[in-house]
Amino acid sequence: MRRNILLMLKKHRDEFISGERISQELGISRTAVWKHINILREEGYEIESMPKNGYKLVSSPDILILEEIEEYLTTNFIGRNIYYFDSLDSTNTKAKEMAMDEEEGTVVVAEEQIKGKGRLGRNWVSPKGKGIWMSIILKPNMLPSEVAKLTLIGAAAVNKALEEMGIISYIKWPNDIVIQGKKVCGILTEMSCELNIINYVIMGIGINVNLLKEDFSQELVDKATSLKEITGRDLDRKRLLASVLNHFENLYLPFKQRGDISATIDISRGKSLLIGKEIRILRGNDEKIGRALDIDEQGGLIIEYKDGTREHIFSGEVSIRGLREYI
Ligand code: BTX
Repeated sequence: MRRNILLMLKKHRDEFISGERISQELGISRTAVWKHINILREEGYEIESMPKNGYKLVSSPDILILEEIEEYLTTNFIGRNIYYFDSLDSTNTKAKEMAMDEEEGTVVVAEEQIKGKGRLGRNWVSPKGKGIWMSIILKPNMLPSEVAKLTLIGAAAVNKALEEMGIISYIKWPNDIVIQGKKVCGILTEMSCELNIINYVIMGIGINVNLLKEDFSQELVDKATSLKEITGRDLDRKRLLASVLNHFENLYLPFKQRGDISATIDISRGKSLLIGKEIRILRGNDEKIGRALDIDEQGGLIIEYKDGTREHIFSGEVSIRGLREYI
């Protein structure tokens, strides 16, 4: 019921709507309307009330619930079901617990993660209310070997969403978004599969939106930044989250339906941080130095080694040669 009242207030944004009209349209008493309005106020909604005119929504809290995000969503199925948590260990871990029972496109969002995860068991700093920490549940009907490409789709979607906000970013193949040489977003793709069948894929996306320098440890401050640090202003997390989901669905659908990943590859190439640079490639204990030449049609990174041989790699840890070392 509270959701319906909120939707009515949002529909009539900037104007008063009478308590009587709300009570009639929703079939509840005016006292019940008044109680729900008070709860909405406690949740952070600023609602003006005037005895004769009724209620007017003045502002909404900065929380990533579906009711706040759906007005910006243009998707059919990605993000149409959002589970919102104030705090979680990790949205990926939660999404994995829920995945078997949930529809494709379901999203798990948390205001903070206590044990946010990076790749290979690394940590992902996720302070409260300052970032977008979310996981999308996907159930593509494809071979498990194709799943690495989903990470590229996630990165391309974030890149496009940032571009829509006037922020130019670069993709550090395969899973990081970098601005001014520092990481603002990381993607962690995990899956559950049996032989050739995917049960589900969890696409975890972490975006540093309004973090400040002091949110990062001393060690991280040279490697990580936030959109706020870059632009000097607070950014609207709701719009950005919705925009990432919108772009993700647009890029994911052709891939899911016909295996077409060309739009993503165009973005990965056009916004690549690696192409043309000398890089270090780490896979397990194996370390090699080469030059990143291009990204192929399948999303593989083409590397040329000193002896002239070339290799296409589809996953791995890469770092770029910086002034002193590889970063
Ligand atoms: P990664 O292994 O490529 O990067 C992890 C490394 O990045 C860390 O070891 C650290 O050096 C650095 N780092 C940690 N936190 C941050 C941060 N906030 N910003 C920039 N650099 C950082 C990247 O792994 C994948 C990260 C995915 C995060 C999302 S958040 C939602 C979902 N849930 C979850 O637990 N993980 C994903």
